[in-house]
Amino acid sequence: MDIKDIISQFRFEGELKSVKEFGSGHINSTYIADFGEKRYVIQKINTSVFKKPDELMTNVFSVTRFLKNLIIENGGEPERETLKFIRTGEGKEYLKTTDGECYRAYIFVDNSICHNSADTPEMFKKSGAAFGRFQSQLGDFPADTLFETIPHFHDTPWRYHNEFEPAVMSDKCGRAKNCKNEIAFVKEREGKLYRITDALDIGDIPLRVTHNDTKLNNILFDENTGESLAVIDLDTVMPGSALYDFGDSIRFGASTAAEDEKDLSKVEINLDYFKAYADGYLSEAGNSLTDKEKELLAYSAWLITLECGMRFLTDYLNGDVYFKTDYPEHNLIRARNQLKLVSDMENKMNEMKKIIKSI
Ligand code: ADP
Ligand code: GN1
Ligand code: MG
Repeated sequence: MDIKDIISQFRFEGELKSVKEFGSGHINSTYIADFGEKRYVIQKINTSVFKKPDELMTNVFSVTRFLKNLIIENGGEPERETLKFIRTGEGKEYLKTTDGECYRAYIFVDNSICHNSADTPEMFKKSGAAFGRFQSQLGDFPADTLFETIPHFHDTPWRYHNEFEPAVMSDKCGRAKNCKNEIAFVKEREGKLYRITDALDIGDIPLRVTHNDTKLNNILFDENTGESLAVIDLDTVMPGSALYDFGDSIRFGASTAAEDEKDLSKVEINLDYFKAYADGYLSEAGNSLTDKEKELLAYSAWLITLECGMRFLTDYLNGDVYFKTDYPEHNLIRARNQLKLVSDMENKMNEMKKIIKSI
């Protein structure tokens, strides 16, 4: 179905002037529709990744409703500080077309900007504070009302045994020969994947409502003031560990290079950025974290980076069926990049732990 036909089925104000594709996400497809007075974001939900769009949309509507009330209580601006979803003409939370495609829509926050990399440690510190605040804001959210949109999302051991190993074993695209070293690298670290899931299992660390996809580009910043405005991309808000959120932010934002940089000599963990993020995050979420969580912060950055590298490698082996790719080796490049970052974190692990202690 044509995107303009999709747009005509939502309750937007005014007349459509233009629509264009937008953003650099790996899963959904995002469009910006310009209605003159207002702009809207329309997203096609990737239903092979999010298999139950009803549950997904129930989650995002209830999380944004909860945040809206909190923002109003604090005298803020709910339409700028969280997402405001728009219902379809029929009053539904999302649109399902006759051929089964699913679309949802929300208000584009004017004068906002997303960053794929942080220009300064200060900017990255603000993103840490934003994700820390987001987690504290959802501290009283009734976690048992949330659906698990992607089961086992950051269950690294589960991903290792149920996705990575089978992909290596079946090698259905004959690509394993191209990545023997990368496969071996992941396998050598299998024994070290269990610290967070084990701690959750025995109640050593708490299950919290977390974001689970805390890339820097999932925060809107105010273009004029440079302050953080809103945490977006709420599809994976689920019960999880605070460590997943901390780790994923470091993986993406404290690297000296983009996630798909080919020149591995450019890929390192920047400890100034690591410190800046930890400062920001702990200033907002620190009081609620347990000692055990704090002890595992540096490890979580290592684990989530390894997990992400393993996921890219798995997708490469499976023939690029999960993440969007721009060229045939894209997932392999991403995997190598993430594994290089893992190696660098291993070299700097003592310093990373020292930084956390000093805060
Ligand atoms: P994906 O799942 O593809 O990462 P996101 O929800 O993160 O999708 O949106 C992709 C990009 O679209 C964001 O990084 C941001 O640049 C832009 N964007 C999304 N929502 C808004 C919004 N409400 N206002 C302004 N820009 C937005
Ligand atoms: C995907 O959709 P996006 O680009 O924000 C992925 C994350 C990965 C990330 C790697 C639902 O996030 O888990 O960490 O790519 N999201 C999903 O860049 O799998
Ligand atoms: Mg995103």
